[in-house]
Amino acid sequence: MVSPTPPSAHVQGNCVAQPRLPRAVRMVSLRAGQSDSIRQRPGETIFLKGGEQVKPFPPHPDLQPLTPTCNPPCLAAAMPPGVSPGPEGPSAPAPSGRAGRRAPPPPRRSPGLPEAKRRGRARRLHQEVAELQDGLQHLDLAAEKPVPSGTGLAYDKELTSFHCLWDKSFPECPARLTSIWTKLVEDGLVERCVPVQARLATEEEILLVHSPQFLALMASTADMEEGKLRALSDTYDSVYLHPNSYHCARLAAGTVLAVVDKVLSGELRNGLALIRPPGHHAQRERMEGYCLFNHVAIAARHARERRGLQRVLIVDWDVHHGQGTQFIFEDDPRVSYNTPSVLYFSVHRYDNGAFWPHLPDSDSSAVGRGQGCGFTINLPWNQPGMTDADYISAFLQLLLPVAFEFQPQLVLVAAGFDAAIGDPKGQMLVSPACFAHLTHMLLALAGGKVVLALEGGYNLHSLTEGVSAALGSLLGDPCPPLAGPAAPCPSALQSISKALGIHAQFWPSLQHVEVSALSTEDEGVEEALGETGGVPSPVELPCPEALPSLEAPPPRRPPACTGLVYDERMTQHYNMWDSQHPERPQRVTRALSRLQELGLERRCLRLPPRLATEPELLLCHSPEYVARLRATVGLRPRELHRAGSRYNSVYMCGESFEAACLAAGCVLSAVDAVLAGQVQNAVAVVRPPGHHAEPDAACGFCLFNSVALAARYAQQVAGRPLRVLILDWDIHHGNGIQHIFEEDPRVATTWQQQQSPWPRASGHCWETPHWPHLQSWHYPCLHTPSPVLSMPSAWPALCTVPTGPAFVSMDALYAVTPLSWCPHLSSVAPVPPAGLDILAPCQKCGCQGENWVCLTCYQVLCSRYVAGHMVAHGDASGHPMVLSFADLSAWCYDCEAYIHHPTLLPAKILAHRLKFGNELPALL
Ligand code: X5A
Ligand code: ZN
Repeated sequence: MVSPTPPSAHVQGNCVAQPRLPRAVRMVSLRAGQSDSIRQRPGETIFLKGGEQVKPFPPHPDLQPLTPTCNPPCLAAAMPPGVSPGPEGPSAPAPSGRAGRRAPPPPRRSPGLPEAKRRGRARRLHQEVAELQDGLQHLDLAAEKPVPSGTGLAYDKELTSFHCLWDKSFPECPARLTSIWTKLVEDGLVERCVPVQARLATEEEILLVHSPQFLALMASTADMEEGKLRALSDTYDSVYLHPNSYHCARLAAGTVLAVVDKVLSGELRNGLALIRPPGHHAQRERMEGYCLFNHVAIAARHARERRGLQRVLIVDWDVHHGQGTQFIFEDDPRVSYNTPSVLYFSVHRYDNGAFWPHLPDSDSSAVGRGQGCGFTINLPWNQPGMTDADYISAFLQLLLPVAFEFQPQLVLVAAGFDAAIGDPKGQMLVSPACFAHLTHMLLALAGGKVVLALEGGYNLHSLTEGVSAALGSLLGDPCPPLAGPAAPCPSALQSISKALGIHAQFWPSLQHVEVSALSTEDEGVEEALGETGGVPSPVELPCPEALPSLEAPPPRRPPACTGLVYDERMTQHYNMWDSQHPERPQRVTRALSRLQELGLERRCLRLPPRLATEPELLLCHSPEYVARLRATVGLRPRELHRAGSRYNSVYMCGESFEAACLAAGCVLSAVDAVLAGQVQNAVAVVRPPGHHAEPDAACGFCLFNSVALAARYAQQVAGRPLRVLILDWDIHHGNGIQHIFEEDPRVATTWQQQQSPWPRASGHCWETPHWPHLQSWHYPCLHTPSPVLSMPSAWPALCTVPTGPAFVSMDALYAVTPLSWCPHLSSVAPVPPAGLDILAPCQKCGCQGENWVCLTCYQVLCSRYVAGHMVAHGDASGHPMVLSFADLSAWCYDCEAYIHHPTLLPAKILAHRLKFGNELPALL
């Protein structure tokens, strides 16, 4: 019965293709250290968002490179802290090429190379400058102002001064507002907000959306008798009029504008307008569904036309479809840019048209018209009983990917609470806590500029609880835990799939989802729908006996909400043989001084650093291993060198053991403070890193596995079963963490999406049989066969959408460097020689390890951190491109960049086959 999401008539009509955002949009999101796609070069100034010039970090006596002899200055010195300048992750400790060497002219270069190199550099620079200048013209300068603080709360008792004169039990009643206010006072939220004075909307403001005739008609109701009011009301659908209705509707609209203006000016971070009558059913010339004026639509137009915003997102989670808002914007004639600038998203009860307002326009096939195509997104529910899981799924799968792509500058929420459990109209099962989560998810958008305007909500209990939860999120409180099923019900899945199928054509961020997943299992869906009547059965979590009810800790107030732990002594761990080793002491000193410069450090509560104790280390490591590391204290350099080289990519000095104990101890200190409720969350600025460390072996610059220790320690301290999630967003696979926990169902779930070729043999693609939430979706293809990965569309997916068994290849993640400009691809041998042995020892010194192969002559040589033979080879031969056997990345010496291009595929395919025994996943 479920059709494979046919495009609606609308869609087939005169719709343009995907919405195209101005280039500047992408520029705006770039920040120093976050993007590899803009690489700062020595002496070069890079402009980022807001026109701020990002200079190399200011000289700081203890922050100079250990060997300040590079000429030109080390790329490393110009990079933000923590950003390694080249292929120098643990995966690629090899031929970091020119950076960091004194760059003597190579003795025998092929004659064309210097010239090609010069031209390549010039072309690159030219291109980047052009792009940057282009971007600068549209930069949103407001975004660079200091982050605004304060949550606005607007309310006026005056708004309770109207009611239905002829129906005492009419659901839209004054008690809605008074009970919300009482609840917010009780919960201590009012005193934490900044009061915003309610005001009347001017006539001019009302006319941004409504016609003069309609405004005049509404104004005339202020002097009408009850009989006339009733007669007039009856000519509309579901409205009543009171002599104060007009006044209050204007007050409600003006109050939303007051909050919006304070948020847009930066006076407040976000806000909530407690208003009635509601607004989202009101149309240009019509009142409807308890609504007179469409406050949110007026505010969106106001933001665009009088405050100069280009993109406003309206999220309507009222259980009714905001058809008024849709009609106002679906074919917005006031489009002044290439694209419509108001995106309307509504999730609502539809019941295949049986639910009010009974319009086919409320279905997901309505996508907007003309210029507005794709900018109306409807998600209709066809059954009552939708739960938190359904709403959260709707946000994660549909709204957020589009919203991240749209990049709104303001989010307006038509915040009805009639989908809350117990509401007589909605018949849904959304918990009050869920509104905190929905609000929280939106705070990631528009720099946090989120304004909620009250719409429906007719069960006074769930209404007040819901408003309180949402306001808590605006104030920065942690979201209360959710109970109930984790997976969306079949009917919700069906609705979401259909909407995804329709909107994937407009929004590239939706295109990775295989929406036919459900339609191929129509019978299953029908069965499930029949069996459960749409109310989903509870889902089994992986370890049922270990599910304590987690009471939310009392919310912390700033400034003591975030802990920070750091100890200078961690810098005493260093590589005495290579001062340019990427895992160097400045990583933490610079991180800390940057936190100070930004004023973030003083907003944190400093937590006491400490050493991890022996019993603590034994939570994850073997006694033999701990003893072996302890024994390195006081060793002579030669012995230290030997001690380090028994592991993969590890160095040690006399202070390494202590530094590693400190790194782990600092993380434990952070855990202590969080579990004790002293802080809400915490940051540990520590080194050496930990996630590669195995129970009985150091690995990849890591000695003790600080995060794994912290997880076990948290369990121990809590004294009860505690569910711990470890998120590892390091570019490399956290082999150590995985090995420590993979057979321990009680402890932790490592949640790692990528199959990483480094360290060798540690990656496997995880199936996820335990997570019902993921079973509903197929993600056939996160990696693109095209050499250029479009990060802007991939990011939201990676950030917010659980991606299940799919994995992202390292190729895709590295392919963020501009690719077209490498002038040396022609030097790559088109076909690797048969019989190439990628695991071969270095042809110069015979050492084994993560060696590299020259892509021109296919010599296998060792890395910079072993004997540097590949570097020497590059200098001597002029062969510019090498392939890492560790992670199959290709590095160009002259571009100082990872290069990916179809030309390199034959070599990568062969290397992958030899290394993993299967095909390069991006090609499958
Ligand atoms: C704002 C709102 C509901 C109208 C229901 C009409 N309106 N039957 O919730
Ligand atoms: Zn409603």
